[in-house]
Amino acid sequence: MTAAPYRAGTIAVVGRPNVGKSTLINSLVGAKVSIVSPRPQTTRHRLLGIATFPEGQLMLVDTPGIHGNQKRAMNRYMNRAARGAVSDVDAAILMIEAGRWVEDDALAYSALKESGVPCVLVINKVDKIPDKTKLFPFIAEVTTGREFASVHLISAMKRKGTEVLVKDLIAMVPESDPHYGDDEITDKSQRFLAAELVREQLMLRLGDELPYSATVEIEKFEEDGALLRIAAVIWLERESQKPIVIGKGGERMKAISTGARLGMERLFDRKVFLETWCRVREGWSDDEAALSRFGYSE
Ligand SMILES: Nc1nc2c(ncn2[C@@H]2O[C@H](COP(=O)(O)OP(=O)(O)OP(=O)(O)O)[C@@H](O)[C@H]2O)c(=O)[nH]1
Ligand SMILES: [Mg+2]
Repeated sequence: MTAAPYRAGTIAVVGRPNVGKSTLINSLVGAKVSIVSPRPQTTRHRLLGIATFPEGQLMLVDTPGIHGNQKRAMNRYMNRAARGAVSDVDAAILMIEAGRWVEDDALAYSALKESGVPCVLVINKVDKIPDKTKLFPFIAEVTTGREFASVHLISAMKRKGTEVLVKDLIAMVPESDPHYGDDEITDKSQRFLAAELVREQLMLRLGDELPYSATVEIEKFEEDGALLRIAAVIWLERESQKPIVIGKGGERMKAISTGARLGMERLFDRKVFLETWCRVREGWSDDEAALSRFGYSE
């Protein structure tokens, strides 16, 4: 028996905010390359998660959730990054949430259709639907009049249905040697990942609109023997936001810093010494020059 040829290629993961795109990518890669939170618009940048299997290698493009709100320059950047991700890929996943199809889903679908790449429909969070028979009319509703190469029901969080999905995706990419070594998991630098892990804590620990007013810049990233010395600045839009991030007696800032440090130690597999502090740059999220300085540019 001859073994099937190795396959390798790129798959964009597209969908409205909060459907579980980054969760799926992390689960397939086997490490947290992309931050996850219960809030929409967590992912802001395009990012490659590299998942290597015995039969093939999938380069999964994580994208910001496509959404109709184009108010701030930051939102326009995110939508551009998502839409731009579908050019030059072998296939795309449209991810939606089981039992819910809303306007932003239709927006994501039309972005994919414009690109003309084959599209797999992935219905995530099926663990939230106790009565699975309810999914059949939902699938019928979503697929009527729309074209998908295949349909998958999964729970990215519980890793259900992902094995069959991987098989299907590998069949959609060309025969090729792997593009990356099997120890490589992303195209982003450790510096970028460190900033994201601080931002993840902001998404998890700050309420309301505050996380959307924050971005993180790594000012120092140095190796010191076995230790990594990292300094992160949390940039806010207004002076009045500072005390909220810092918290009573600096408690919230301490929790943010500890959470981020633990994430870094897990991902980088070494001890980290992390310093964090807050600064203000008025209105940065709607200011093109500031966005570009903070890495929000193509
Ligand atoms: N119950 C359930 N929750 C899930 C599943 N997958 C993801 N989630 C949760 O859904 C929320 C959003 O997950 P993300 O992976 O950040 O979603 P995303 O599509 O990347 O969101 P954006 O980056 O904002 O576009 C998090 O709280 C996840 O834990 C799932 O299979 N089941
Ligand atoms: Mg995401």
